[in-house]
Amino acid sequence: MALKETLQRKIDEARPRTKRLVEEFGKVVIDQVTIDQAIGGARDVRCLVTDISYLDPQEGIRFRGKTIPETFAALPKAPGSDYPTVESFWFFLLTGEIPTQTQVDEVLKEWKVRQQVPQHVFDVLRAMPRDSHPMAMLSVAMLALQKDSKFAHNYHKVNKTSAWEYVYEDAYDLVARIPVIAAFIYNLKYRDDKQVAIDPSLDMGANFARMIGQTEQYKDVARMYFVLHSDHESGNVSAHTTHLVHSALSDPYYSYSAGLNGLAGPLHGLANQEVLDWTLKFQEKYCKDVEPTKEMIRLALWETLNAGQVVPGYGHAVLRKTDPRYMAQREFCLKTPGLKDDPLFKLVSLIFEVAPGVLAEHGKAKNPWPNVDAQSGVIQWYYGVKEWDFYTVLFGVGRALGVMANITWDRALGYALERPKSVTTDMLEKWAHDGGRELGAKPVAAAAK
Ligand code: CMX
Repeated sequence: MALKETLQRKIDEARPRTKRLVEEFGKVVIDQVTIDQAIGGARDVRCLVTDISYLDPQEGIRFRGKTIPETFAALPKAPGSDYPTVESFWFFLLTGEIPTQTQVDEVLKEWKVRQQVPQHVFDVLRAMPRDSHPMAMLSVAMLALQKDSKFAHNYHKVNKTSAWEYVYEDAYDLVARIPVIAAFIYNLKYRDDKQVAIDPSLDMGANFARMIGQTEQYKDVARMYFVLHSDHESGNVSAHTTHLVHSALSDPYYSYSAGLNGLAGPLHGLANQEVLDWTLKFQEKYCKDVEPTKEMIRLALWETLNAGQVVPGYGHAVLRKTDPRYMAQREFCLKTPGLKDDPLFKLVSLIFEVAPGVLAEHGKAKNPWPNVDAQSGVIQWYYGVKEWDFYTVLFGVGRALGVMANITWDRALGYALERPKSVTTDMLEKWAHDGGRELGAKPVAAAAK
């Protein structure tokens, strides 16, 4: 069964479950909110729903119920590779089913039709100052695509049952086009605008590698990288922003442009460029002529912390152990001849031995362990993608898969406009004084009258 038909069947199965939860169990309490959660970024408040991935603080991410190794093992592989194609992963994320080779072949075929990027998008990018950050370019490219949004064009024709079909159309177009746009930005900014045409015989990862002038081996790097960065449940800034903006029925292009703007923050996706920046500055300052030592790293980490800065690539809002996405990339390095002996990889491994202890001693970060961003840049650097301000764009290409699958399901299940309630500081102070808000109580201002 082709992707859309499989998805339709899954949606038909899921809709009665959501309807029943709302109609029969809508008032069942699943969480409560404290003052520090209201002020502190809603950490750990359970008020988002997704079946696409789940992040356990100890275990890490599961895509559709599968850990990273299980996901890689289960999906059909790219020809001659140990890694699955991104296309097969897209089928899996959307439907929760492992596609057969025939189903993967269908997606591969459709992807090639959808990946054509209209010329005006390239024109817009060429008109931007060349020193624009590549994330700003990627976000602008999403907005340039918006004029052809099938969801926006059909909005007045759809109802709550059929709306998802146009989100699906846009989402599919967007995930197929975004690697081509990313490659264009790379070539525009760093390779004198020497552009490389799409090779329609290749899968997404392989084609991306070719378009940015990379080696055979980088094809697997791209496949692995895009899958690992795809989804991390719904609460992270890029996923949540995309979901929030789409909840106003803004189309997928508007929604993902907004999501990318969140990904571009140094506490989120931009941390991967920050890691490279930190590590290279460390090399420059401490080990020009000598091998790095743990003591040097300790000193440099404390310098960063004492300057009131965060150590990039470490810590997480949900995870409480080393990020399995970090480990998957580390294992890739360890099994790749050349890479495992690369000085930068060795340095990053040494930082991994020292930083958790320093962060624990510092005593602030709830999680002193590395996240995905601590390892990803090293691999890119090794293969010659040394322009580290591009690294968050790579994250953005991968993240598109997760958030586009999510908003397709948002529409399929008719999720509502997102609109949490705010309170004032006066209210918080009164509830603090009273020992908590009496549920069902009138707002403070009204009660005082
Ligand atoms: N270095 C120094 N201080 C850190 C820290 C780090 N790596 N991680 C957390 N802290 C500090 C926080 O800044 C916070 O300090 P204040 O109380 O002064 O505000 C305190 O420890 C508690 O923070 P937390 O509850 O442990 O972490 P948060 O949920 O608030 O933030 C994150 C999570 C990722 C933003 C934070 O760990 C961080 O800034 N890490 C470095 C940047 C980074 O690697 N981001 C990428 C995350 C993955 C991704 O999204 O791509």
